[in-house]
Amino acid sequence: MIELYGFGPSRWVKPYWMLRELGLEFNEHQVSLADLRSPAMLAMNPFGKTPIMRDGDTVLFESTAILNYLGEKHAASGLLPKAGTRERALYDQWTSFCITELEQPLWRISKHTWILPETDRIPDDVKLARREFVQVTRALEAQIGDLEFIVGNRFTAADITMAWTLNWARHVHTIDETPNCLRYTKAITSRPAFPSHLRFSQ
Ligand SMILES: N[C@@H](CCC(=O)N[C@@H](CS)C(=O)NCC(=O)O)C(=O)O
Repeated sequence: MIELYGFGPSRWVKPYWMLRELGLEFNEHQVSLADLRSPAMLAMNPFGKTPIMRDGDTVLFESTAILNYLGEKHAASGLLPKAGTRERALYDQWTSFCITELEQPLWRISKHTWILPETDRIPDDVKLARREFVQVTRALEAQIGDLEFIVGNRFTAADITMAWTLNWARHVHTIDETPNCLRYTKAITSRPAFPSHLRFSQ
């Protein structure tokens, strides 16, 4: 049985959503921040973060690596486009974009508004991160246009990463000024495999 470890409405949702799309059985373990520092958890992820997935002897951290592992292992699902195809190159492009360009201002906004102890927060970085997020989503808006899916004409794990990240943005900032991004996010997160309690009212 696959074991998935995570906490709260955080990045563990990506593998959770993927496992549900794949229709796989798994045990979900909600852990606390303190648990992440326990020797048992540090043995699985020495960096003290979630998500972590155990599948038999394979223990993985990093949400994107987990999505790719599951997609590769269940290739017939088509959730991970086949290596060497144009779709796979676009999958890699959009996934990298999400975890480096789109996610990092959101992470900074989150850290400096509620995650870090108040004395460590830098309000000016929140301002800067908000500006960077607006810039990047303005450009993304034209790329999304009226697309149903971000890669090709079918749902892939790139939609999990993109829609999860844009949905996070709805919690800590807004994407209301980018109607294509908003429409896309609402549509993708309305899939039954997405946890309904994290959905904004549509
Ligand atoms: N790049 C990692 C980020 C992992 C990460 O930062 N996880 C957060 C939750 S979303 C965490 O475990 N934070 C605990 C901490 O920083 O103490 C991934 O995508 O899995």
